[in-house]
Amino acid sequence: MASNANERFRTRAAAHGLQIVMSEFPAGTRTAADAADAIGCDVAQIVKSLVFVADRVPVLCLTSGANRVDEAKLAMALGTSRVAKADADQVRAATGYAIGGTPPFGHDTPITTVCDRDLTGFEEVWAAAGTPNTVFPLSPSVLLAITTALVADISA
Ligand code: 5CA
Repeated sequence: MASNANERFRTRAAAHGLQIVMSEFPAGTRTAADAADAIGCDVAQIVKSLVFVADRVPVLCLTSGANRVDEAKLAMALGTSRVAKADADQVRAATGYAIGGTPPFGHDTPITTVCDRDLTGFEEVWAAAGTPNTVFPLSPSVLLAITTALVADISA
């Protein structure tokens, strides 16, 4: 059964003109590897929605499931001196969603977003839909249109 977080995300995506087709996996899609196993796709097609804090301001980093974020490259892309990974409370406060379920858009407040260039090479990618056991597919072009993300090479 869909949770409040799923319905909140679905409503916000619809406001961007996107009808979400959600897949629920009871075994969980908390990590990129879990999600790729459940979906049966390449882990590189999973969108990790990672929150960092840059000069006290939260930023969202959409990262390919195959990659690790290079914090120095992310700081350079943002034009800040340094970035640090947000903790669970900071993720919840910045987005309104829990770690493992954070979607790439549809947050409580707008958040500056950077997108890993490697995600843009796929026809389809999959991201969390608000909870750690739901995901949805979309094209990278729609992902970029909705998030207005800055595309950069941010992987280690
Ligand atoms: N649902 C999956 C695939 S769509 C997902 O949300 N993956 S994720 O990568 O975006 O979110 C999990 C990430 O949260 C982990 O890769 C890890 O970087 C981060 N994380 C997990 N636990 C913590 C924690 N206690 N504090 C901060 N970050 C954490």
